[in-house]
Amino acid sequence: MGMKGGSGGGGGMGSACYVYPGAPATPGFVTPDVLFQRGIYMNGSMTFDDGNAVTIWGFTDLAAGGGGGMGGGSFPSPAMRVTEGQIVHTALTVNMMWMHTVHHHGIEPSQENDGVGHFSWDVTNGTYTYQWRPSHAGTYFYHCHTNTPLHAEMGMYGGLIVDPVPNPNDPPGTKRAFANGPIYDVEAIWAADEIDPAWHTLQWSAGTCGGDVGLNNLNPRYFIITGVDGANSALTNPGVAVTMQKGQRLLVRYICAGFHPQKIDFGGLTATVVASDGRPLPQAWQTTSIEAHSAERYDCIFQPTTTGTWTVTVTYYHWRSGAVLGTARTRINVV
Ligand SMILES: [Cu+2]
Repeated sequence: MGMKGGSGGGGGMGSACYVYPGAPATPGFVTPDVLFQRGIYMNGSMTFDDGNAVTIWGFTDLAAGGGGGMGGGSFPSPAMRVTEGQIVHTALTVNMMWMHTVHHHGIEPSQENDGVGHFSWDVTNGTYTYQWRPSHAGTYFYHCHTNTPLHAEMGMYGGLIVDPVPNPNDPPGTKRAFANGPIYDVEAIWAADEIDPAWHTLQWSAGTCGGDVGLNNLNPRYFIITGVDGANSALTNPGVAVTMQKGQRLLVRYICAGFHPQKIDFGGLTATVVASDGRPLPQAWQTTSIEAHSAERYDCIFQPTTTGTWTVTVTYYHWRSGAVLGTARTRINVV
């Protein structure tokens, strides 16, 4: 123990302080309705519009053939989608002597299954199966909770969508934001995040032994939406920008995935905000912009009545000074 972080590459080994290694059997294990199998990658990369790149870490989908070690993977990590009331297992396999967890943010399982390393264990050299049961439809995300500031910044997060149980009176295929909630036709998941390249050279245990590696000082240079550079690429990237028909209803699941506060401005289009943080709002709220802080989610319905293109801008503010750090942009195209 005692090896300081800050040396070595993103995939480096090395021990850490204040982590609790383990991969025990799941208490109260039952047969699940849904199983997700997640591995880890620590040698991914993201290239920005200016040609620079950083190392990215994340989760892989082992069931889909994703690697469980040094193979790269998608950023953000593969989304999980479940239905309210299902019993869900997330089997996390960590083959190397790294330590990671899965925390299903906003879900409330037992402490052993909450994936917060300091309160249970950090999975290493084995598999732990997180057992959980979502009781509220809505927008969530999952992330690693080992050395959390760094591992989240490195990209270890993915969307987590809980759908309501289908209403038997609805036509088959009807999509609702929550039980008896608004119907939508088109869906977008916008996870807005910021990247400080200096952090992306650290190793997984950096800072856990008390050394100051700068994890109190995030100076982002890139501003992204759902893993795509918001300088230009996100304006047209089909995984981020929305194209919909006039008359359709769009559900935007906006996730503040960064550490600094943000404001999302819908370019003059009016959002009806119907839910936040996995709960319906007592009263829907109409707005053309939303301010959000780290890990907040807002579910927004749009029903444009004219064709056109709206540019959506996320502005990132320094958490202490309020200074504008940068912006990311995407579009809603109504045809
Ligand atoms: Cu991790």
